[in-house]
Amino acid sequence: MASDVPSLPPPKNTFTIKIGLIGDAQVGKTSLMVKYVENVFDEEYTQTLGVNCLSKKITLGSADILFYIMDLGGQREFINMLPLASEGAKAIVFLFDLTRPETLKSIQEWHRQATGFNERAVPLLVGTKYDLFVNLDPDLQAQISKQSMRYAQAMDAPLIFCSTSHSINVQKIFKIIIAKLYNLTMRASEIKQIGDPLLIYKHLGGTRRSASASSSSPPGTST
Ligand SMILES: Nc1nc2c(ncn2[C@@H]2O[C@H](COP(=O)(O)OP(=O)(O)OP(=O)(O)O)[C@@H](O)[C@H]2O)c(=O)[nH]1
Ligand SMILES: [Mg+2]
Repeated sequence: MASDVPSLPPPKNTFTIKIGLIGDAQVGKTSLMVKYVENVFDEEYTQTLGVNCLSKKITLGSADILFYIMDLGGQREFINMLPLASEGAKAIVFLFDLTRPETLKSIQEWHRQATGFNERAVPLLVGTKYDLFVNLDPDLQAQISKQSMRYAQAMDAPLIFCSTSHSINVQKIFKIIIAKLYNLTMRASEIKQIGDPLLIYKHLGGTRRSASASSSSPPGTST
């Protein structure tokens, strides 16, 4: 009798992934977040005072993933808010400016402090402003690339060079996060050639933390 009544689609499972964005002032944290969530890039700099937060929902197979992105202002005065961005995060993205090597050096300290609040989060190391980096002297490019590879190894973190202004590797950052959290295979090829926008993720960032997410894996999905 009720056979003509269309049945409602089954409710989707929603998986919430909190992500912290951390790194020195002006490396491009807010720009990356706004680009990913709203697909907008602003050349003008507006300093983040404290913590910014945006969310974005994507569908993956039969599940919804809700990214909850916390962006911490990089000025040292906001360091007391580091727990807001790192506690409970499933992934922490450490960003540095590819044209300012001192911002890579700072990652050591950001990583040490953030790990103190959350040692289970998957770390990612992201070099920003690749569009400007390509104009640097090739020797300097090589030096910065090799140094960032060493940092990525030491942190056991996938390494991604991106340009928010030119939309290079922005989406990939978030795909890698999902792949690492849910042990999914990613199709994107790695990029390891010095001078190219590096994308090195296959053997990094997957070891000690997968157990925290495996209990809530979206079924039958791939990125
Ligand atoms: N050329 C270029 N400029 C960028 C890129 N990403 C960000 N910028 C610029 O870099 C400046 C700083 O970017 P923000 O995103 O505000 O930096 P932030 O890390 O959030 O800085 P704080 O809020 O102070 O921590 C802005 O003028 C951006 O337009 C990029 O990929 N390429
Ligand atoms: Mg900011």
